[in-house]
Amino acid sequence: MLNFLKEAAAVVPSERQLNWFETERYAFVHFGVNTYTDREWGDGTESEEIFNPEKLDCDQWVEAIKSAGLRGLILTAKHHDGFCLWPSKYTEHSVKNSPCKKDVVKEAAEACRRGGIKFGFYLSPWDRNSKLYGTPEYNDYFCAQLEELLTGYGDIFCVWFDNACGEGENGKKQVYDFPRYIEMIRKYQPGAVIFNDYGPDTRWCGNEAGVARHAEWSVVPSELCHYSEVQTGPGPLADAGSLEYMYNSNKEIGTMPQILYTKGLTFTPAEIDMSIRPGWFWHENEDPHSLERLYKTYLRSCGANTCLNLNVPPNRDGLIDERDVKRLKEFGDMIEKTERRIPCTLERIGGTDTQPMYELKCSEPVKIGAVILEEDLTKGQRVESFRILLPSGGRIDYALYEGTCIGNKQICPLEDPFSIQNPLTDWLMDEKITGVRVQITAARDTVFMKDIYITEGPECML
Ligand code: FUL
Repeated sequence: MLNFLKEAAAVVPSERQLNWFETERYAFVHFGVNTYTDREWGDGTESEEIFNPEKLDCDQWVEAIKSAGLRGLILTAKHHDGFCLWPSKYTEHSVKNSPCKKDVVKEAAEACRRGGIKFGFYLSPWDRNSKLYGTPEYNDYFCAQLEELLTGYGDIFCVWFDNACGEGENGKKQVYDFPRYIEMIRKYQPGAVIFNDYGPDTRWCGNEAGVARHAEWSVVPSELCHYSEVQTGPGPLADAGSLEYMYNSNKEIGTMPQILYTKGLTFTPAEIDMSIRPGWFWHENEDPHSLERLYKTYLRSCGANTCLNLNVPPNRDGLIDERDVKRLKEFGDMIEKTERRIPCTLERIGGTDTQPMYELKCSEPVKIGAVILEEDLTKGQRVESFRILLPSGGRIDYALYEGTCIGNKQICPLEDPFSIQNPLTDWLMDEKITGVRVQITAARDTVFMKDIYITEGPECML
């Protein structure tokens, strides 16, 4: 059992996954014929004539995205309707036959470069326009388009594959050749992370509401991510059957009871994708979500061992709606405040290799908004549970916060009344304090923390 835990602790990310964690938050941009038909899923029969963003300005997108502290942009180069935002050689159903004529993928990629953020694309395997869909030749068509996107637009940080309609439609069931797609991406863009429900690099968190599980591990059973690299040999009960039952609906992923019965383990972290509005595409009568909703999403994604992919859809003019521009800026300001560090010292004050205790001390009393914990993932994800304590001066410290796994980053907002499990802390936290302790209560192997720090956090708004 102990050996198995040590094996799990040694499962490590690739360089590209580490870079992706570093990017941490980026924008999804859903744009296409649906923007003009007021629909979420086009059926592939839309006329190219309707795509007409007369004021298209991708620099305006990038500016709005950057004001929210987002560090990349993933554009829907082709959604389920099959309409291509670039002039693909392999179809007539694209911008080249629209009044717009511009290569929107190029416009967006270049605006990202100018603005200093990363660029990636979404390419829907499900294509309701292509006559080839449902035949083996469709994979050739898909790869030809993939190659255009991988070779014509500079560095790509993420290729996002959508699994909608996996079961097929109107009797047309396409067998997607994912191993071939993956091989091509690795050849042309080895630094790009590939998002797909089943790996290889990142996986879906199972909802579009913006919430990671309370234990969202990056080390997960290989049964769930069969395109990812399996890093351990067979687990202790290798023939225990499929673990697919836990896919997406489980409240925890990667916790001990789950990995115990796996055949192997992979490092496949989750991404949280959510739209700033109810729909993925722009609709005139929709408003952006409240700042509070977005902020909670940030805490429960970037602050819960996942990355945030926040969708911001351009309108029919080809611009980010002013309502969203305003909300993005407010959101960015709150993130900035949450990350503003309060100077303090950090010291390991005792415990064991798997249960270390740390102390953070300030030179004068301060109001602490959040404690942020980061594991050194180059050594693997190891921490199973932790507590944040308020030193009492006596034998027992007060627990201000109790958490499960840590991973890339856990943001623990001390002012969130819902996270404070000890009613005593209500009055304790009214006071300014001179520090906190962090106790790791269980880990799979020796703990390696990358950083532990305290920040101002936002004003209590949750
Ligand atoms: C889903 C799609 O069906 C939605 O339209 C959207 O693109 C979302 C990000 O993924 O599977």
